[in-house]
This record gives sequence, structure tokens and C-alpha cells, in this order.
Amino acid sequence: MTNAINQHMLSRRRLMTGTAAALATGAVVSPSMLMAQSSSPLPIATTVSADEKFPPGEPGKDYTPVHTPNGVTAPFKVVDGVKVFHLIASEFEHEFAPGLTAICWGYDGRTPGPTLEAVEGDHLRIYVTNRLPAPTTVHWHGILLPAGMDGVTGLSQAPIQPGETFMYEFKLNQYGTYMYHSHFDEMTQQGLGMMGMFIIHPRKPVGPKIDRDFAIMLSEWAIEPGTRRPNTLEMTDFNVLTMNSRAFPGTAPLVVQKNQRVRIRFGNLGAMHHHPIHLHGFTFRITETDGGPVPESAQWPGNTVLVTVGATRAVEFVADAPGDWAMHCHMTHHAMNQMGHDVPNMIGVDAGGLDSQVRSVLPGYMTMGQHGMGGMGDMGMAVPHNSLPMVGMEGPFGYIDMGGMFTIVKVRDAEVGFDDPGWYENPPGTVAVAATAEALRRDGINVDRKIDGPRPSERAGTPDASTAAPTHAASHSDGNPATTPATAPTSAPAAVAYACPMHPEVTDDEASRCPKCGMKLVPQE
Ligand SMILES: [Cu+2]
Repeated sequence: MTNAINQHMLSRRRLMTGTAAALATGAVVSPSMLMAQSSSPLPIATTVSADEKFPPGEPGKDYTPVHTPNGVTAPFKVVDGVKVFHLIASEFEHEFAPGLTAICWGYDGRTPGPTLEAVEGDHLRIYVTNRLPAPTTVHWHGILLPAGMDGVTGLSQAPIQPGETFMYEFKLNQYGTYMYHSHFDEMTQQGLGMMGMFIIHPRKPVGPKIDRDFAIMLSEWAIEPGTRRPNTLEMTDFNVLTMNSRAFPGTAPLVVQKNQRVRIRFGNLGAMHHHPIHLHGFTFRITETDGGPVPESAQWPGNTVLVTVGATRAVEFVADAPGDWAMHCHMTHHAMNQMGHDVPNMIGVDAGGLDSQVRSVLPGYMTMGQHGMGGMGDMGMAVPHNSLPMVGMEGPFGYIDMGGMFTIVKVRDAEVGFDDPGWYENPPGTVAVAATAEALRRDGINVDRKIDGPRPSERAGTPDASTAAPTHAASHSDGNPATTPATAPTSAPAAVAYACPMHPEVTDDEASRCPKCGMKLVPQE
């Protein structure tokens, strides 16, 4: 009892001093003992004492460097045993995905800024030059350092005025996954992209060797189609959800060789939203919080990890299953781009008659989303200047209906680098396909099996429009024979197989694209 209380009352400094004293008296102290001593009961992850001196950690020798998909690692130089970094805060044009750019703020001309990477025990000096039109500061999020280096404007330091360069200096007495971000007018400056990952490797190896170590910063943006800058005043309806400030299909895949041990570190510096990141194909263990490593006995197995605002999490797994595996935020609106927002809900509505009437005053009008948003990105429809298509990209089996905070973990049998190896070739017989009549017969599957429950039309107040279940393609054409001639007098003859849903006069005998609007021609009944 007394002992437990004493332990809890021990300050971090006193604990460290005690460790150093043990070393000084020649007591045999193994790294694992130090680890156990310093990680319990206080949440600080160390493998060595705070007073020990080390040469600056070297990439490749003292640690396996982290890979930041779509990002870079900050360069540094060593001056008299001190690792010296220099970050320049500035404004620049950033591409979120092909078709969408905005004027953002960040470090060294990018968002997220370069990943800072160092080793426990390193002594750092970080210069920050402000080329923004506004003051700024940098907060080293989660790093244990002197209060005056903590970067909170007004509280810990004066703001860095435009044109000024400030110097931060501190020693790293911990390891783990951390972040850095502006702490001046945070809502604006973080909303414009001023954030980055800060990775500290343990001085002495901890746990199984990691073969692939990825760092991903999660953020959310409000960029109205056609505008030039993110709207930092938005509180709820973020329409561009990103991993390392890129939205799918602009996100680089995480490329891994089969059986490699993979760590993925997530940080969340979005304004308002938590992100449950879901990995397909593997069960990972949550091995790190922003307090450092989780003891093995307490590591949660899972396939979704909730990364709350302001927090970091790391997960680890052995990539024992080759394939192309999705990894995305499971807040479904976060795996869509802007076109999934702010449109009226038309699910289940037969808009055939409505469309033809509206087209008489608005040529080319077409109601969207009668069967949801699936395939919308595939229609090749014109989108407002500087905005993303609805969602997705062309995949190996058709269109991938995802966007925003979505990427792909690509596990290959062959040796791979970090570059996209292309799509996975699934072994024969391992891809879901349409059931054959033979298989249906063998397993006694009756596709016409009656299912219980009232049909939608039998419920009070529900129109019968949607029960005919037209095909997806047909739903976007004007299927109403009574109105088609009136609005589309040059409509294609019945023999023509494909027509543009917006320009019925454009027809072809194959599924080409409309030269007027770029949409895919759809089969005609
Ligand atoms: Cu999310």
C-alpha cells in the first residue's frame, strides 16, 4: 500500500534520477528492467535513462525509417552532437487528388509538413521560419519538454511574426508516435494544413522488428467546389477527408511484401471528427497510444482503431495474406468526397417524369441518386471547376465507389519497394463471381425464394414507383415512353443499343462516352 502510493507520487524526474543512480552504483540494470520501471506506473516510454548521453541516432542504423505515403521525411544535419531541423511555414498550392487543388498552409511547402523523425535521447534544435502573412508558433504535440518550448502562443512564447525565425531546443526523453502543429489561431492554421507527424524511435529495440513502418495524418477540410481555399470556419460538413492531406483516389497505396511485419501510425489533427480506421484482411493489435507502447498483455486485437481528435495510435500486424486490401475511415461520409454531401435524398424516387419536365426548361437536367450514389463517379459527368468527381476510381473489376479517407494496402508475394505495384492478380478461383446455374442447382439455391415482410408499396404512404427495380443503367435514362417523345424528338431508334442519359440524341452501338458531356452511354431497353 505504502509502496504503491510512493510509486504514484514519484515524479518522472525522480524516477529518472533513481534509474541513473542505479546505473551509477554499478547495479545491473537491463533495458527491459528500465522499460518496466519507467513505463509503470507512469505513462512514459523509455528504454534508457534521461541522463544518458548518446550520439545522434542514425537512420538505417539506429532505426528503420518511417515511410510517409504522399509525404516526405524532414532532412536534418548534426551540429556538435545536436540534430538540427529547419521548418519553413508558408502558403502554397496543394493537390488533394487529381482535379482538386487549394491554397493551403504548411511546412516546407507541403501539408502535412515533413515527418520529423529522431531517436530517444537525441538533442534537437528546430528552427521555424515564418513566411506566412500571419503570426504562428509550433506546438510539439505529446513531446515532454520544458514549458517554454511547448509552443502555445501567449502562454509559452511570443508569436513568431511574419519574417521571423524562432529556435526550439529540447532533448527527447521518450519514444513513440507524436505530432506537431500550429498553436496560433489553431482553427485557421490547422484548418489550412499546418500539421505534421513527429516520430521518436526507441534508443534500444523494443518488440519484434518492424519491416514496414508507415505514418498517416488524418484530417478534414471544407472546400466548396470552385473555391480556392479551405473554409476554416466550417464546423460540421467537411467534404474532403484526407490521409496525409490526400483524398482517394489521390492516396498512395501502402506497399508491403508478404509476411512483413507492418506498423501503421495514425495521427488525427482534424478539427472536429474522430476517425475509426478500418483495415480489411488482417487482425492487427493496437500497440501504441499517444502515451507510447501498450504492454503486450494489454494490446487490443482489432480491425478498426478509433483515432480521436488530437490523438495518435499505432497498429501492427503480419501481412500474411497477399492481395489489395482496403483501409479507410468507417464513418461512411468520410469515405466519400464532396459530391456525397448536400444533395437532396432521391433514393427510391422515380424521377423519370420529373426529369423530362425539368429538361424542358433546363436542358440536360437529370435527377441523381435514385438508387444511392453507387456508380456516380463512373458516369464521367462534368463536375464544377476544381472539384473531385463524386467518388472513386476505375479498379480491376469496375469502378471503386470510395473516396476521401480511403487507401489500399497492397501485399505482394514478390519483393516490392514503396511504388504502386499495380492491381493484385487474384489466384484463379478466389474471386467472387456470378453464380452458375450448376452451382445453384448443386446447393439447392432458389433465387426466386419468397421472403417475408411487406413490400414497400404495401406500406402506408409509400408510392409504388420504386418497386419495379429497374437496372441501374436504365434508371438514369428517361424510361417513361409517354414523355420521351415530347422532350427528345430526336430520340434514338429502338435498334440502337446505347444512348447518353443527358443527350438522348447521342447514340452508339457500344458503351462509349458522350462527346457533349462525357457521360457513359447507357444501354437502351
Ligand atoms: Cu472519419
